Amino acid sequence: MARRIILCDGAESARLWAQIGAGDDEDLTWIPRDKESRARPAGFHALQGGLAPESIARLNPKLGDEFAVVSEDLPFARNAVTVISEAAPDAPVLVLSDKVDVEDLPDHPCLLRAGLRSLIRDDIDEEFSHLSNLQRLVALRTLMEPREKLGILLQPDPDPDGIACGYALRALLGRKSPTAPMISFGEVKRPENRAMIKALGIEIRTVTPDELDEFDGLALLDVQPSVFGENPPARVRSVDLVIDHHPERSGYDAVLKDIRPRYGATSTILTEYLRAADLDIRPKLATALVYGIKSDTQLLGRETSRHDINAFAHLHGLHSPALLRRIERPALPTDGLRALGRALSQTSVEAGIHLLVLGRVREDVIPQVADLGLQAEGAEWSIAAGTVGGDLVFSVRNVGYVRAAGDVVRAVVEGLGVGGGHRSMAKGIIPLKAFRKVYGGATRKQIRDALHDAFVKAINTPAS
Ligand SMILES: [Mn+2]
Repeated sequence: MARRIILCDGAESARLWAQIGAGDDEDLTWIPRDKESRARPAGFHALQGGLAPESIARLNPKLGDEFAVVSEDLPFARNAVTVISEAAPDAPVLVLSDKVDVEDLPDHPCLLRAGLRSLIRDDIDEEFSHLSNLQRLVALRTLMEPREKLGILLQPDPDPDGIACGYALRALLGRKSPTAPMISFGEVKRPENRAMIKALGIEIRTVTPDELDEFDGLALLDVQPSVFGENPPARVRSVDLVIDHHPERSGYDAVLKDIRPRYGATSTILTEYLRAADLDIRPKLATALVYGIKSDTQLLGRETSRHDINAFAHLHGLHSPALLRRIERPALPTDGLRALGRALSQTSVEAGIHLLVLGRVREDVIPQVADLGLQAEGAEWSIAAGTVGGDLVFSVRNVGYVRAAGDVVRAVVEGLGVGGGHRSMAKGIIPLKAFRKVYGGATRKQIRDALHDAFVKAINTPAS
């Protein structure tokens, strides 16, 4: 079995190591410092002959053995690295020191440095942060326990972050929808969000401000009352709980507040609660939270903190990839596929732009076709357009290093409709009425030509 050969500089570092506990495969040696008492730290043997190549050779290092040097003293650490590489040139070396810089150590083909005390310190800090999350959760549970009916209020047209948080809060409180329903002043509209609640089997009730009277507890997640207009209903200006990652707003009271503007998603805060409580995170809940974090941070790109990345990594091991796929790629209806087939049969990529006009389709088909369109050879931009109700709806994707998709869509819809988005994804809506007024009609060919010209112009206009 490969060994770890530990060389500790003096009794203090040896005792620290002994207190942490040695592994079965560790060979513990120490080199007493000058004038130091030679009392042997538990489990250690002194390196016979001091720090010299022959002493290391007597340890009989074999292929696969690894060395650690524990020292806060630069001359000792330098010397140790030199001596080890003379006696065992192929052995990797880990220098554990908070004071020694890796640049000051001799060149070595396989050497790493880490701070021993700061490593332990980081772990302790992490445990304290679990503890403060647990403390918030204890207060939250104490407050909510006696409430018979808790309303979990999300923003109007709830998004994945808010929905995942509502789901997580229920798990934290051990409640189900009858005693803790998710509610909103506006229904879930976006097709991808509808796909999420359908896949997770979640219900979100649309309520009027008057209907809030039936709840004896109110929790706002991923939202603060100012979102409900300049004069929010009285009932939401005094609530029990607010957990949010948007900048803190004034004009309301909450018994408990946990607002962390540096976080990329409120789902991250709820994930920290779940971890602090050491609750079993079921695959469905993990999937909801993964999707909440992903969609609020543009897949850990925009406004992401290390907290979001830690939470995401933890959840990733627990989520259901199949369920996530179903949320992100809702099933395409056959008539949508036929519309795609017709559009693809006459497709072309011109000047990096791949435009697919689908005709009348279900709205959630459009973003999926836009994703697909970007895979065409030579495509830097993919635009999928379709008619939904009385609107022309289009989704835009790009390869990321070109003009921001959101800016381009805003330029295209200017004066005609609404639109916006981010660097590489955007969406626009133009009422067919407005489209006809400008272009005289709305056949598929007219839509194709008009959108193509508008996009060429917008993409090639430098950002102002
Ligand atoms: Mn959010």
